[in-house]
Amino acid sequence: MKHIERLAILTLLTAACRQDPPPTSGAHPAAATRRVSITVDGRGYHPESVTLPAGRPATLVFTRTTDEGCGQQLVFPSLNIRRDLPLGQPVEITITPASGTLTFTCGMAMYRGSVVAR
Ligand SMILES: [Cu+2]
Repeated sequence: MKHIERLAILTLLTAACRQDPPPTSGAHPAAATRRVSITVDGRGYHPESVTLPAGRPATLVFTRTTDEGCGQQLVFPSLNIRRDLPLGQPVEITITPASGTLTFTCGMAMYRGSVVAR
């Protein structure tokens, strides 16, 4: 188990340096940090709400798919995170959510999404 976890972390670290999303082999999903893909289009976030286990690290992968609307920036107000979302480029945000609801929005707080951790 330990060995598998180390491998998974190494894979993640290596993947972080590349622009392409890492291959999802799915060989040992339980040992890897959970990854959730979220698409940002002209209407908001899809999915709009993500449920995660509290206290466990998870990587949210945001990909903006259109220049319409105002999803160019992503904000997690309570975490002081503000990131640009370049068109078509996955942006990874790794969080360890505490139990409860964590809100994320676009730069002007018109689009809203949430992470529900329990
Ligand atoms: Cu906005």
